Amino acid sequence: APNAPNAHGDGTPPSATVPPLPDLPAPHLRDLPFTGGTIDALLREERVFRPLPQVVAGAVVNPQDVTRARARAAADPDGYWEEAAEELEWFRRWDAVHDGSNAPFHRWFTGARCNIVHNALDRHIETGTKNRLALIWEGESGDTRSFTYYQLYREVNRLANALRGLGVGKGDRVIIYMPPLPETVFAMLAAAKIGAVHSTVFGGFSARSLRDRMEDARPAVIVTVDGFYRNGRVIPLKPIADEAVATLPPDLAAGVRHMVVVHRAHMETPMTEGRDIWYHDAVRGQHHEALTEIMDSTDPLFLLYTSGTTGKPKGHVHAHGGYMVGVHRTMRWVFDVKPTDIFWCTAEPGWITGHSYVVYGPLMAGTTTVLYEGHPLYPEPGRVWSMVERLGVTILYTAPTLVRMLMRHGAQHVARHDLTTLRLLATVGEPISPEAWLWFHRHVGRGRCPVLDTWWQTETGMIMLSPLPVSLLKPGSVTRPLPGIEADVVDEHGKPVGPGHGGLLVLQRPWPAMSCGVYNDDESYRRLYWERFPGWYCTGDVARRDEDGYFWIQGRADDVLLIAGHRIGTAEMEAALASHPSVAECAVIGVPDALRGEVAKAFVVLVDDHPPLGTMVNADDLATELVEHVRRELGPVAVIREVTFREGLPRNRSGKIMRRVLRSEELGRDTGDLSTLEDGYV
Ligand code: 6R9
Repeated sequence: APNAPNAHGDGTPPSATVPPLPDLPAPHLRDLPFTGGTIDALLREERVFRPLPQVVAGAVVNPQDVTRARARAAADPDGYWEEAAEELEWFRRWDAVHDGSNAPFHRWFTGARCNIVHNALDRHIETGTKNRLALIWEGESGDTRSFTYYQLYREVNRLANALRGLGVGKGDRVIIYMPPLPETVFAMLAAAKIGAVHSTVFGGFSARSLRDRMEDARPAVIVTVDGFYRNGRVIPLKPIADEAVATLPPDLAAGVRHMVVVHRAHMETPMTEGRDIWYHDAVRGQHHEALTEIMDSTDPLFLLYTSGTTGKPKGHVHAHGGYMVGVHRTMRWVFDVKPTDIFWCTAEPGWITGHSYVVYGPLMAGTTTVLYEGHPLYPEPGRVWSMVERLGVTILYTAPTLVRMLMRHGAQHVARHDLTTLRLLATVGEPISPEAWLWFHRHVGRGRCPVLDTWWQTETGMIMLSPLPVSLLKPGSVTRPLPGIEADVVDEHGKPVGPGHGGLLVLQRPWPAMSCGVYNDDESYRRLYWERFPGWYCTGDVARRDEDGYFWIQGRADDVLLIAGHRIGTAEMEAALASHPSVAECAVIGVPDALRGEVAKAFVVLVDDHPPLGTMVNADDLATELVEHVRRELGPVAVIREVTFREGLPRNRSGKIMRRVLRSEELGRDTGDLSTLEDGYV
């Protein structure tokens, strides 16, 4: 069989084109006890990777720093964050680090004056960072544009002046409805610079999704583009923005005073007289210096609507001061940023990951951030590796979805490229199965690069649970909360479930980059996150800890399966399925069962070199084999009733599998708003 597990046990086909790899640290074998906790813990992942000596030796943040920081943060959390804040520049110092008097609406660095753009741009102009590369952008068709800090500063200032000229001021909302372009970054920074509140709406959203967000945010200005390139096609965007505005109630539509349109795809674009203006006309003649608005630390910086896997989108508000401190600290610590780095976070700027780790984090850290316009597999599956090689990327931060997608096409695409510049790999967004982790570590990191699984949310603003490059790693574990973060796994009564059991993941202490609340909806914020366990933030995820205190995310609490009285997280079932060599991607949902209450149904996408679905003669045999495989991996509780093979899975635009859609389809229910689905899903 082409995919028989090889000597490395990671299920990837041995290939003549893959050069020999350095020895990997020996796995440390140990039995995890089988336990039946609140949520069953079924997955037994025993491999451990110790940090390599050269990684530890080169680390800016070394193991002693981490130990000291943990102790310091536990003894004096405010003091810990105060030190983090002192690494940034402020116009006025804070009176208090943290004010919880109006909890759960926590306020950070009250009394302080600042602007995140001062730290991301202005201050660098006074130092050697001025002439360093800030942004490298690559279009899907291969065109590139690069900006030094000084050039970026000038672009942002010209747009800031243009926006001021269009009447945008402090507190006004600016909707940014854009693909990943340099102008997307300029727009975010220019809005923030003048004290406006930006709200990015992903360029793949429908007129309906955009309209809903506009109805809530009530923007004064929209920044958009004529069209953009994706997967070899030109996708018009301005007409969708027009349609969204046209369907707003008249008073809100009139509130949209201007639409600033970037000229990207050379498309014939209808412009509404008096309202619409080309970006290049708006910035023409604008001065390259602009005053940075002095903001209160607690003034809103942006509104970001959650990816909306369920229900009505909620606009989370993040404020200048706390967000800036949390993102700066995590950027520098998790990614151990050095002056020589080229940092590529593959998320779109429009998602929280893009806000924190494409735009604000890298720029505050003074590093070079990479932005790519198009589809990661265009024009061929080696695109990502070719970019890493050509740009000399040192840190690659991506999503498990993308890792699996690339894995599906095979390691030969990776092997064709020289990836020796890479020194750190990281993922976010979904649980990464041990299989995918090991593939990433072996084929992309060549066993040299730590793979950091980082857990966080739009609501948390910054990375919360994650290893550092010097940490001991276990494939599939997010390891531990970062210094200053307190997390636990509890049962429905808030009682810690202890090692080996699964339960609800809670955060027990506020942190600087936390959401300030849901825009226009205090009640939802309180109810959704803080009501269940007063004083604690309830993440909505389920997890377990092992006896080393390492956390393993088991999936969303809403997706937990209840089979014959056992509660099982989707992540473990999916990880077990994904460890079968024929499986590229998969999703598991619960379906009703008369005998057991619920059983699992699995949706499976096969690896590329598998026979096409229609011609497969032994589909039933393979399904049976997969069911058996999961049972062997996880034990008799993990009953899969049915396996369905398909060409793709429903994902939202940030790459998360939408199990809600699969469940609704299965039960013949209305699937709800599908406009947030990634293309190609039928
Ligand atoms: C940053 C981001 C948040 C949800 C979160 C969880 C899932 C994120 C994860 C992870 C397992 C990780 N998630 N990181 N699950 N392991 N390392 O993705 O924000 O779009 O708001 O999603 O994503 O379920 O609750 P957001």
